[in-house]
Amino acid sequence: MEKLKIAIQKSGRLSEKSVSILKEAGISMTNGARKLISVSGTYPIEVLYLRDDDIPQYVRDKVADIGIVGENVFAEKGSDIEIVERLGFSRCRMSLAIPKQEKYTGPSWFAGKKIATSYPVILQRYLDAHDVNAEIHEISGSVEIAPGIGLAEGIFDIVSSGSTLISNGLQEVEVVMKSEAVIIGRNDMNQEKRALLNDLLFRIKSVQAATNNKYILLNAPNDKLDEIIDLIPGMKSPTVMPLAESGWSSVHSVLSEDQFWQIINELRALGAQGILVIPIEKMIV
Ligand code: PRT
Ligand code: ZN
Repeated sequence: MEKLKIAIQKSGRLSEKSVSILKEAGISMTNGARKLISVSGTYPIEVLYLRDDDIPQYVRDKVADIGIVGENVFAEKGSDIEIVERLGFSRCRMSLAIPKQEKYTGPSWFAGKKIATSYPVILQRYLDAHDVNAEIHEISGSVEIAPGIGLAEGIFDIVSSGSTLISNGLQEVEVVMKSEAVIIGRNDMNQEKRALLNDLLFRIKSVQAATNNKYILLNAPNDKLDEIIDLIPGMKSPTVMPLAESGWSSVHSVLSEDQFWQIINELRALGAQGILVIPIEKMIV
C-alpha cells in the first residue's frame, strides 16, 4: 500500500505545530524521537524531519509528497510546486527596513543601495516590480545587524512583533508579503496518493473548523427567540427546546470564534441568560 510522505521542519518555529496538526488529525507517530523518518501505526504516512529550507526541493524531487513550510520559504524556493492548503499558524511578514534616522522616500530609496537578506528571490521580484536597481547581499543569518556593521544600507527579513528591528535601530518601511504556514505539494501525484492527501486535508480542515468554532447553549425568553436564533444560525439551524419554566427556551448552536464577543454582547442585550460556551473537538461540516 502506498504511503503519503510528508516533510516537516525538524526543529524550529514550525515543528511543534506541524506535529500537533498531524496528531489532531489522528496520526500518531511510532517514534516521537524525531529521527530522520518516522512511520505511523494509525495511518499510511511517513514523516521526514528536515530543515525548512530543504523541504521545497525534496517535494519537487519526489522524495516527499507534501511538506509544511512558511509561505515565505515557498515563495523563495517553491518553483514548480504549489500550495495545497493554508494552515493559519506561524504568521509573519517579509519587510524592508532601514536605519531609523533615515527619511524614507518610497521604494526608490533603495536605488543604488545594498540590501542584506536571506530571501534574494522574493526581494529581486519586488525590486523588479518597482523598477528599482539595488544590490542584493545574501547572508544566511542575523540579517538585522547588517546595517549596524556597515554591511548594507537596508535589510529584507521576516518580521513578527517588530521588536528585533527596533532593538537594532531599524524602521520597517515596506511590507513585501504576508506569510503563514502552508502545505505544499506537486500537482502530478498519483491517484492513490491524491486520495490519501484529500483524506488528510479533510481531517485537518475538520480540526481547524472545530478550533475556530464554539458550541453555545443559552436560555432565551420566548418573545426574543426569533431575534436570538438570527444571531446564532449554527451549522444548519439551532436546536430549540422548551424549558420547564414557561416562557423560556434552551437554544443550542455553533458560533465562530471571530464573532464571539460581539455576538455574546448582542445575545445578552436580547435577554439571553445562562450562556455556556464549550470547545468543539472535531467539526464535520
Ligand atoms: O533550522 P531551519 O532552517 O529549519 O529553521 P529556520 O531557522 O530557517 O526557521 P525558523 O524555525 O526560525 O522559522 C521557520 C518559519 O517560521 C519561517 O520561515 C517563517 O515562516 C515563520 N516565522 C514566523 C518566523 C517568525 N515568525 C519570526 N519572527 N521566522 C523567523 N522569525 C524571526 C525573524 O527573522 C526575526 O529575526 O524572529 C525574529 C524575531 O521577530 P520579531 O519581529 O518578533 O522581533
Ligand atoms: Zn531555515
